[in-house]
Amino acid sequence: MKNYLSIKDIQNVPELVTEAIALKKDPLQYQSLGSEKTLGMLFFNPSLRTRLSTQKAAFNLGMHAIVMNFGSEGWVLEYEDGTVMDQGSSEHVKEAAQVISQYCDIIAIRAFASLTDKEKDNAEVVLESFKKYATVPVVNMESATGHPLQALTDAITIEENKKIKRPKVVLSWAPHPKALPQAVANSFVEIMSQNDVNLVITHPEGYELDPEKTEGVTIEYDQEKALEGADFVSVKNWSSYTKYGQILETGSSWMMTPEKMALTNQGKFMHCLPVRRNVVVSDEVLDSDQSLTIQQANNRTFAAQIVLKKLLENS
Ligand code: SN0
Repeated sequence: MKNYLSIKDIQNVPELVTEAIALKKDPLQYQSLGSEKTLGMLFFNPSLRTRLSTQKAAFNLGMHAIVMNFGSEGWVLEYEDGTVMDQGSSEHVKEAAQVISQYCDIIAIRAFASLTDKEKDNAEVVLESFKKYATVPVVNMESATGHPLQALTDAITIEENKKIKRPKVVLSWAPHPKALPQAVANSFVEIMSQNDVNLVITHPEGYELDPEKTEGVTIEYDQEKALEGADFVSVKNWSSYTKYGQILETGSSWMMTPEKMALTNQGKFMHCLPVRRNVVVSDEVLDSDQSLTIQQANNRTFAAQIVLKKLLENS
């Protein structure tokens, strides 16, 4: 592994999941691997789990982590080539990425979708620019179109909890008061497509994800039908991809409830967090034994740790 920008950077998903689960049993066994190495973490957006679990993963590997809230504390960066920089941006990513590469052995970046410029978001301008100019590996901590550390976490959590070889996994859209990115859903679909699961996506019409990412995946517009016999239900809101960044559906009819969970095969509830209680999912479901959300959050550490380990071993 040279970088971890998307699910495409994983050579073999089931193998990586198995390695992460082994790491979880003895997390401090590779302390010398990261000794005297530095992880630089750049945040253009807020974070709780990603920030703390990735730091924890670095510490478990013997690394130091330095964190910068770029969105609020950094210079506004310029990404275009040849710009006359007499407007808002103070520093070009060309310098920034090269400079940070001198301080850090791996650079991890969080830069959400703008949800206003589909073309720019799809081009992954921030992540790709850092990759272009950095001289060290780059890790995606949620970019415009993907959240591959969360997806790896979810694959680990499903592996730990599955009772049959090929479980039914449903990705179910949920309501939300804010327009959210498609990143979490995209990477979830991408990783599950490379896993031995029966994946079904359910959402209202108009919420189709990027067709390139859902090719060959079953889409069922009837949520209750989709939930029948599900072993895992991963719930997530995203804004429309076709009517880019728009909220098309309001009301609570797509919220996850105990009545809907009763249609599943004693299915487990999953959500990446943060979650809006009684909007995305009712208290009863989130507080039930069926919920895996806290275990998922724990697995963030081991997803990050296996990725950092691969990158350290390769450099
Ligand atoms: C982000 C998202 O991509 O959906 C991060 C998820 C890991 N979620 C949010 O921005 C939720 C914000 C809110 O106000 O509920």
